[in-house]
Amino acid sequence: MIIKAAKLLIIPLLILSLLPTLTPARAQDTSFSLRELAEQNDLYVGAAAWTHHLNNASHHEILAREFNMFTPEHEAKFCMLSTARGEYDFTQFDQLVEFAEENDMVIHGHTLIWHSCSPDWVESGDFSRDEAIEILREHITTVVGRYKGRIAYWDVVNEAFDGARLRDTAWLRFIGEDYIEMAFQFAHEADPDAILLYNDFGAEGMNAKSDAVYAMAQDFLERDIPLHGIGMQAHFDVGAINFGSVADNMARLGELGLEVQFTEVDIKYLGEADDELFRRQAQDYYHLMETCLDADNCTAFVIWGVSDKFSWLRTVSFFDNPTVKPLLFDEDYQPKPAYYALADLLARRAGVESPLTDDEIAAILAGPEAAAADVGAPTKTDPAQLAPDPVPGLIYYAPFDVPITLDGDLGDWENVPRVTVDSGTTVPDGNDTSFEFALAADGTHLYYMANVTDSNLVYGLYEPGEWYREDSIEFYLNTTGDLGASSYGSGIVQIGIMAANIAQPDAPLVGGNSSADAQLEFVAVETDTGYVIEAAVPLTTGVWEIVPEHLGVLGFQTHLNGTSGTDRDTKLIWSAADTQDQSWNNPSLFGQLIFWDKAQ
Ligand code: 9MR
Repeated sequence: MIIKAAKLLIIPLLILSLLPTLTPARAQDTSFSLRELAEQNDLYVGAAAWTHHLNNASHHEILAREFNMFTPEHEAKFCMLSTARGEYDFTQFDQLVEFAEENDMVIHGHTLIWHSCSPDWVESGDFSRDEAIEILREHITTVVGRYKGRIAYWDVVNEAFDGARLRDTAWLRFIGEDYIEMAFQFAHEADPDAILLYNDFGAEGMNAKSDAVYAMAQDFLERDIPLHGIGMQAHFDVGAINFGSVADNMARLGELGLEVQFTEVDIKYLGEADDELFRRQAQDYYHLMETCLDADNCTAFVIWGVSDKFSWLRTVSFFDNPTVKPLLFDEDYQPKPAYYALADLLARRAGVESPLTDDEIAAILAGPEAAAADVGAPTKTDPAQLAPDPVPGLIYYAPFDVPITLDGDLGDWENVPRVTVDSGTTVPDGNDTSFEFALAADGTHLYYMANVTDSNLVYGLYEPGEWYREDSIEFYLNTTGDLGASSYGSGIVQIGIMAANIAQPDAPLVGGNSSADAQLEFVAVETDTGYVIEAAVPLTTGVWEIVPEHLGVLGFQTHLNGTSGTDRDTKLIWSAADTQDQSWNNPSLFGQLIFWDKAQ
């Protein structure tokens, strides 16, 4: 562990803790700062805060030391400034601007127009189009004009899209679709030097929403509407970020000549965090920063808070995790692995000494593949077994040549290794549901078997489009050879098979990402203890050619969904890497299926 000489004295004295090498937590090392390292990469690294956070000495000190951009988290919004038309209270906003200026931070104004924070007098008003345009102009002119020359960036309009359509907001109703371009024009008139952004969530990667934002941007630029960049909020989940897709979106916006910024970064997760979760969170922060550094047009990486203790995510009802730790500093203002991962990347890119050793950053960036490589030689505890013992949550050795008949009779699976799965992301108290699975191959097919123990079969509630909300089994294959692939593409499938097939053998109920590519055949039969699924996928299809060779590898995952009522209340997961139920989104969380020649 490297501890560099401290340049500054931090009060209170920080306690050095000896922690596992994977998570290089240590007392704050003040010989470097994110902001210095970011400056060497021509980047703004920012954080959002409220005025009351500044009363906390550690919060105040870390904000000033580590960040060169500042975003008012809430107190610059219309609903916070104005209680009646023409009446404004800038006390808090002024305080934040002064704090940022005192500490030489570039200010990212957030936000002029946001449906979620329009004053009541706007929301409940009954304005003609002209009156509403006048109100829009007055507001933007007042706020942008007040801080002219002091606020470099403005999120002019925030979250105007709901999916690929314009959100139904008071402004849309009063004015029509052109309220957005008017907002940009008014902001530009009030401060011609300010850089004006459109900001949204869920439009970071390539998808229908980002297509709609892109189309709007393209249209604005063609018509000389003063739009200068796109803010990508980046409220993400651990293990669920498709970095390639975000990079593609940044690149196409760059081709339009637009700047992009990550404006509200946090990376959350379900349940309790442990060292492994913080490692994966750090890995995600690292790759997100890498995505920004690799994009010529990405100018800022702003984090939505400083200490986990004050994250907005702890307070929102839609996300049920009041102790979530999505930021760079923990509740005691100690830097987390994510902080060091960002510092390491920025330092190495700038060609200066990193605060982490090569081994420390390698440990943070090691993925499930590296963990799997470390499991030791395959062993057979039972000599009659046709393949070695499975490695829990990491590897399943699938024997071949083992012909299987799809008939619900498990006799032909004798001596094929079985794995029991009884844990996952949602396990009710007193859970009695579990499943055993096994796989094997012959010259034509790969076979999958699930033997489910469930005393209360519930099916027939949902259509196949929502197959995962009732009793069902899923298995996943990545046949591409790229086990690190973090998004679905040709050769990667999720196959969901509903227990409801028990009752209708002639009309298959199957769902999942690209499941049609698997050309699945299967049977589902009820048993005394639950149900059995036996399934087969061809080794050769239009999209893949699987050749079972001794020690050949596929990505593989399997889940169980269960309900005892009207919606899923059980989620069992095999792969150890998938701690957040994200395999549907990110195939790098699968484990491995390794073929084993039974003659060995
Ligand atoms: O983090 C902000 C929180 O403190 C406020 O209470 C909340 C009000 O709705 O707004 C939060 O910030 C939001 C941001 O302005 C826009 N993107 C989503 C953020 C989280 O809701």
